[in-house]
Amino acid sequence: MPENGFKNFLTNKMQRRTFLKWSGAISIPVIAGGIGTKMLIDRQEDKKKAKAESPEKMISTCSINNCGGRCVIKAHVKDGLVVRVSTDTRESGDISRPPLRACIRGRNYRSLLYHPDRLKYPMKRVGKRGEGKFKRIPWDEAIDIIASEVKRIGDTYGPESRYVNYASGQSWGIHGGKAAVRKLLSLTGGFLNYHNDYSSGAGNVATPYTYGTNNSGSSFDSLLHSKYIILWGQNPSEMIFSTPYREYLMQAKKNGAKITVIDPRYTDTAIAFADEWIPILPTTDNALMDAMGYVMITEKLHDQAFLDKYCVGFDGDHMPEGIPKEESLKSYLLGEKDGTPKTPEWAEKICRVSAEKIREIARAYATIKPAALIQGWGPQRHAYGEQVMRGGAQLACLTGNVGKLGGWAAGTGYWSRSNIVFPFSYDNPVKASIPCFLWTKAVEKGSEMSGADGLQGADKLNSNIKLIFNMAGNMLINQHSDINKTRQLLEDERKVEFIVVSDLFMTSSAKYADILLPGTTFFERYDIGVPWCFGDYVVFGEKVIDPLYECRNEYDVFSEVAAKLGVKEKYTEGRTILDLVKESVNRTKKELNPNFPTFDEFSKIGAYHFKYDEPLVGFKEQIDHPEKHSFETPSGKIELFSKQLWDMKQPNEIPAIAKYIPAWEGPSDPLTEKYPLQLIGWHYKRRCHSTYDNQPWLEEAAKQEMWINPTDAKQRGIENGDRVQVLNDRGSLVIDVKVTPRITPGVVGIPQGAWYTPDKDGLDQRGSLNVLTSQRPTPLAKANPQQTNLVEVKKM
Ligand SMILES: Nc1nc2c(c(=O)[nH]1)N[C@H]1C(S)=C(S)[C@@H](COP(=O)(O)OP(=O)(O)OC[C@H]3O[C@@H](n4cnc5c(=O)[nH]c(N)nc54)[C@H](O)[C@@H]3O)O[C@H]1N2
Ligand SMILES: Nc1nc2c(c(=O)[nH]1)N[C@H]1C(S)=C(S)[C@@H](COP(=O)(O)OP(=O)(O)OC[C@H]3O[C@@H](n4cnc5c(=O)[nH]c(N)nc54)[C@H](O)[C@@H]3O)O[C@H]1N2
Ligand code: SF4
Ligand SMILES: [Mo]
Repeated sequence: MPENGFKNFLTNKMQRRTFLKWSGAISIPVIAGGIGTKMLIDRQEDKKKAKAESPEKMISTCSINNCGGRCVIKAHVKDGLVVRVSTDTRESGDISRPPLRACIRGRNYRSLLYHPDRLKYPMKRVGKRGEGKFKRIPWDEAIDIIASEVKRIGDTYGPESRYVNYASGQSWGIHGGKAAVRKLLSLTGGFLNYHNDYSSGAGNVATPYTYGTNNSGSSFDSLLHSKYIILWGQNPSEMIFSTPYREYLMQAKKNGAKITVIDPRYTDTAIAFADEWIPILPTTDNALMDAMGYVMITEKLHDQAFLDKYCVGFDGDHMPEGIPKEESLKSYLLGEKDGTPKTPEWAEKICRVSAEKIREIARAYATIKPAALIQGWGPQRHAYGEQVMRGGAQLACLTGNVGKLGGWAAGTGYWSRSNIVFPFSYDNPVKASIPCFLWTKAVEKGSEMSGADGLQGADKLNSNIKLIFNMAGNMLINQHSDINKTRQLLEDERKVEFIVVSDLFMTSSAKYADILLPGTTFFERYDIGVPWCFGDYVVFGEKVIDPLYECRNEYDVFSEVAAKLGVKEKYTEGRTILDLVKESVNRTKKELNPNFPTFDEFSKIGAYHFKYDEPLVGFKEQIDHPEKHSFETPSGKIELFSKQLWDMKQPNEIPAIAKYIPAWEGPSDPLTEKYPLQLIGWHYKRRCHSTYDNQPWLEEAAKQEMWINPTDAKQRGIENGDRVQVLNDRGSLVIDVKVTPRITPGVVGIPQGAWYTPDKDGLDQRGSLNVLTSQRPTPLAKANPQQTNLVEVKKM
């Protein structure tokens, strides 16, 4: 949070007043073309006249941040100012065109737009890196510096030294900061790529070993056919995956589907939807999964015909050539090789779900058909996250719920059947690519990285990372693991020599910029909003007002950098952002979907729903017509046993079948003697990651606080509302506590995304949990284990 963000905002109450004050404080010529500002000043001069002349107008637009939804945002504009924001008011009912209604963050968008702490002009660092001291500079100077550093660092260290960091603040539109920089770098020699993501990083790599793809989900309208739904570590009441998902869940419930939630926390979803909440210790899901499999097999509830026909590796008769029979899944579950049958009693000691309950849900899932086991990604953002995603898929196969309407194949769960054309493309001449989570390693010792670190596209790198663009992301500091370690790395100016950040606010990452660019909000530019999985609709992003202050769109800024470097024509191809949006619409209509609206129609209707006769069911073709459609795995079947994983010869951390592996910093790690509590995070309703953390209305709606069970609180003399210190060997933070039975004993939960706010001793004051998380990657995917942490909690 900016030092005075909340205070400022609360004491000044009226944003317009604050905004006016600020506008008056600067000299007018620097307000580059800001209609909003200009109108405001007019208004100051002659309020009455302006009022009479300009009635309120409603403009429909769309926000483009990285929650999985996209919503209709109606900006009510008067005198060039957004005076109110409303949203899609259509009633539920037409389930093929569900309302695209904004969540609480969306109701706050006007406060985001006019927040007094908006970055207002380009700035250059003047203090030490990270200190947060900046001086205002003109745009020309910022563009000159960026162009010359891009060139200098490219010439000195080669293109692989230039990196565009993972940043999701502007994802899911058709342009944006990352794409703007990537194209510029592609046209001037290239840049080091990254692959994978922070969201479902372990699952993205693991699920394809089972199914050949991550598209293991079905469209949400398929849930209307489910009789039983297990939400395994998924919390759609709070975590937006797709705006209409909850409409479908609600309808499924009305249709009589039984819903079970498996989560260490009694989540908002459990409250709103669940017939049953099954609390579990973090990192132990695979023990529960193994025992459910054991129950199904020993009680003969499993779908043997499905397993025989579609899968490799269930039993000794269906193993890949040359693999001993006792390596099968069935043999593992029955304990034939290791002498440990994976009984419910065995699992109970590990995961704390009672043996009786394990039998109950195993029986329910195996017998109530069709049943959808949908996996959230919280359980895979863990030390051995790969196992969880393959483990869920394994259960879906044991019960024969794959490829069936109302079933679900589990695993990562992507799907997509709608699409639009993205006309802003680039071709990076550099092919080398690192796992996104290992960027700090690539800063420290990139040139020593190899395939064992997940490096792809090259055997080695020619340079460490020397230049970072961080466009609309808080990953430099806040969202990456182990903030204290990252801080040290970035503070050393000999390592990364130049950092550019574009953001709306002075975030913790923005403080590490050498050049800091003031970005625009979605109100200030054209775009098209695409929901995750292309979720059956797209929303038109109308430009509502001109950019405020000196804020600029990244596309426009990097067109100018391109001009300095002599590649402007190739960069823009003569197109403005509006041209890009029009091209996307026109080409989508022409090349992909003749029913797609024209640009004029699209801007009028605001949102377009793709139309389908029936729900999309993951793997339906492979199940209905296996002779024509095989799975994209080496064997063409579902690989419960993966020969590829077997050949890696690391059975303890990368087994060929999914199984429970006790996690480092899990409940059985000896480190629990020093740090006895498991700390997890979750994606909070009042933020999109760190975005909106500085919004006081949202803080009122859902404050930053840590959940702790009454048993653990009592042992430490902690009461509801107390301020506590949370610590481990990597760092510490202070936060208020909520003492609640809504979290499993032995576990504490801090909503992820709070802005890192250290005091002078480096103690975080805001509850930014990445001071406590680890940079050790998961073994196979090299993904972020940000939910696996042991800590102790002390009353302050
Ligand atoms: N401990 C822990 N850490 C996590 C996670 C976790 O579960 N636990 N989750 C991980 C996941 S899944 C993800 S996706 C990442 C997300 O991490 P990030 O990708 O860094 O996402 P945000 O924190 O939302 O940062 C987005 C930034 O963009 C800015 N911004 C928003 N809109 C605009 C715009 O239009 N223009 C410009 N220029 N800037 C804009 C916002 O102010 C904000 O600072 O975090 C990861 N980190
Ligand atoms: N409101 C809101 N919505 C968002 C986002 C946001 O920041 N805010 N971010 C978006 C993004 S980029 C992403 S990637 C998704 C994230 O989607 P998810 O990763 O699915 O969301 P999380 O809240 O991190 O985790 C889901 C649940 O997993 C539980 N959990 C944690 N560890 C374990 C475990 O070991 N076992 C089990 N069974 N459960 C566990 C948590 O308590 C939580 O309720 O959300 C998207 N939607
Ligand atoms: S944050 Fe996501 S769900 Fe909320 S209004 Fe914006 S796009 Fe919609
Ligand atoms: Mo994410």
